[in-house]
Amino acid sequence: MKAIILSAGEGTRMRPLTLTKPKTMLPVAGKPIIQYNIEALRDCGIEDILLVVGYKEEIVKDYFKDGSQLGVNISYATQSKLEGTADAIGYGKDFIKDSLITLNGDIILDVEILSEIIEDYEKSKPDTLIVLTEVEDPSAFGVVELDGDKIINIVEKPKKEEAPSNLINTGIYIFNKDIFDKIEKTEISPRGEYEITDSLSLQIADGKVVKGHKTTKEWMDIGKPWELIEINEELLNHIEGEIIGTVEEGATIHGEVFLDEGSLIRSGVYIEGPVYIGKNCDIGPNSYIRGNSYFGDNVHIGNAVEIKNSIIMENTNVSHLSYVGDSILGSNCNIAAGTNIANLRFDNKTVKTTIKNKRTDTGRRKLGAIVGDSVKTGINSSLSPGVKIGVRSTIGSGVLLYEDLESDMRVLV
Ligand code: TTP
Repeated sequence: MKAIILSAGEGTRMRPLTLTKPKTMLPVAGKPIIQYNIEALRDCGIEDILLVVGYKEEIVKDYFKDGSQLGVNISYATQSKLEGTADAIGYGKDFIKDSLITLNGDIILDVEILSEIIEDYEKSKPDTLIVLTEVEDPSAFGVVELDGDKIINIVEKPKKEEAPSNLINTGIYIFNKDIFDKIEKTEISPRGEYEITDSLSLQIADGKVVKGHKTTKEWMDIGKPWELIEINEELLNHIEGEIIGTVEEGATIHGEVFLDEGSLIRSGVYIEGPVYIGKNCDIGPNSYIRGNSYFGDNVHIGNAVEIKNSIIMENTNVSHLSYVGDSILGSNCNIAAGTNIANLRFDNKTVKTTIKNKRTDTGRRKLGAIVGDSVKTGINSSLSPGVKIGVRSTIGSGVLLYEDLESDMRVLV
């Protein structure tokens, strides 16, 4: 069995973080999203992996190269136009040997789900195996109708009361070669894409065996910025602490803390794990690093800074007397002294943010800011809960930013 991972998307809901990186390369708990799946496939004995790339593909290729560092063989196919999942999976036609496991690059799966479905496929040898999961409201998903474990119909985004079941398609498949015949016959959908669910409907109509495999294990789908915070939190809860860098006398470490080589924790720093700190970071003195925080390589945190439940990407500085809570800071940012990111509304209501021009309730009572790469804040600036700042923008000293800022902008008063 070989594998294909779809990673060509633009990740528009994840902007501004995806203005400079593909979504699948955003880091969580120490590595890019897609690396979790590559390693899980490898741990299930799958060595040949095709990455379908497109948007900012050079970042993926430069990072993984031929995969040998991870013990796998990675090859690449460029999907130059995002023409849909069937089009993307179609690149597997000349790559497949007997069967092909297909994953979206923006989910994180654990090894257990993978080994469970591979075992089921090998035992029952259907033409296609689709992984299903049960949800309370299936109306935003592809919902399946089953006869035993055979899928007899897939309905896209039905009204809740008209849904044939509560079982939804997770987008994880194992195919044999028949799917490529159906992909070739798939017509463009009303939303202008070649959709793999249409190819699956052609398989069902052709009497092929499309088996549903219901899983109760967790799979995580990452589309919106706060989901990155949530997945980071979930993954950090499974890390094992290890101190490779240096901890000065007078620093306190509780819980699981991973400190990579070349990093320094200065005196007076108080860390409550789980916390993951990359290479060559410099933390403190006297800072408070709270649980579920992840720092990429070369992050500098100054004196008396408090960080909580946040992702801080590589080469970013947070200067003295700042507070960063429930937030994501991109790479190469400079957060000046006394910058405060609010993460809780006065009225205690859930935080809203804007996704593709639409106000969206995040469902989170606590959410700070989502900050793109290379942003600078001035001293004593304040950011309101849920604001997003585009890449390379500057917030002047003392500014209270209460709405989103586009990229390459300056707010001085
Ligand atoms: P989506 O979630 O539909 O797209 P996206 O990741 O670009 O995000 P957004 O909706 O925020 O713009 O795609 C699911 C996965 O499939 C994702 O990993 C990208 C990948 N994909 C391709 O590789 N090629 C395609 O043509 C499409 C539609 C998706």
